[in-house]
Amino acid sequence: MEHAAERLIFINGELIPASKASVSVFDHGFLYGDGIFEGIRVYSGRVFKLEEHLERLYDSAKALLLQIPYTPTELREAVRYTVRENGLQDAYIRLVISRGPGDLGLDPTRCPHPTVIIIVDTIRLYPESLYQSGMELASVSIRRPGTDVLNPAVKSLNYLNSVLAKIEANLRGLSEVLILNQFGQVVEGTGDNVFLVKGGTLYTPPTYSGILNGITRQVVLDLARTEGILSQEVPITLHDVYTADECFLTGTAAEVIGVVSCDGRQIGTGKVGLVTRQIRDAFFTYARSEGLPVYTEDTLRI
Ligand code: PXG
Repeated sequence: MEHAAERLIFINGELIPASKASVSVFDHGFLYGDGIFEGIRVYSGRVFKLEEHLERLYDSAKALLLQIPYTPTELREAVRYTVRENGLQDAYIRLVISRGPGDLGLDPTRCPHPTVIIIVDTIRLYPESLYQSGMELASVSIRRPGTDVLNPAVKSLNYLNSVLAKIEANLRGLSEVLILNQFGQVVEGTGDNVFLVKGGTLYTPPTYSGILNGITRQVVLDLARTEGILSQEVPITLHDVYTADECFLTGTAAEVIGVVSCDGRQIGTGKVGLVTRQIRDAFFTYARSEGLPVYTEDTLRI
């Protein structure tokens, strides 16, 4: 039997075989969830929306006063280099910047060297059958923190809020759930943004309601415009979800996935809707034709 080649992980400028790749137990990313990350896709040998992901990463870093030890250009080349050295055409990239090793106090100023990690692997969040049949969702009891508590716009390493929501999903035998903010508005899933379709118009919660400003969400809003579909960024309630014609989730890992029920209420026909299919098709056509090539241009080595 042929062995699958071992993945190579970029750690602080070096490529390390996955089985030997490790970080310090004193890294504050581990001790306190102090750090940030991005999940990025490679479609057909091209990194999808890399500039947008890097921009969000540097914004998250700014919010945490975390100094990324590379320029955006260097990091972009490091990402391309790591993908290329792993030889994958379709892949998932996990870019992680943690506060780095420090002492046992939480003071980040004791961590002079942030840790930079780039993992390239494959990902399948949900089984293919779920994309055909559509997902069943429920709303959960845990709330997303407000923008004044821990702004969900920061893609930090502290995902306990989503982990707790996922535990609620697991306890109910569901793959994903809808999370509300402290005002009872529906904001997002554990790792995806939410869209409704009603009367042919798309609705999605605005960034000010406290969400991660999803790259896929923005791609869908842009594609909707080119497809001639109206869209509105407005707060949505569970009532809006129950009475929508269609519902779908978007995310780098989930891509575009239809939702057919929530809290036992059938949404629309109870099947993945036509607008959802149209957006999903447009998304894949776009994703396969777009992005920064990994293999065709020479990359700068760090
Ligand atoms: N909201 C949250 C809380 C997220 O974590 C999204 C929305 C969608 O954003 P993008 O930019 O990806 O369209 C995310 C992204 C996973 C996983 O394993 C989840 C994400 C990213 C990578 C992996 O569930 N979430």
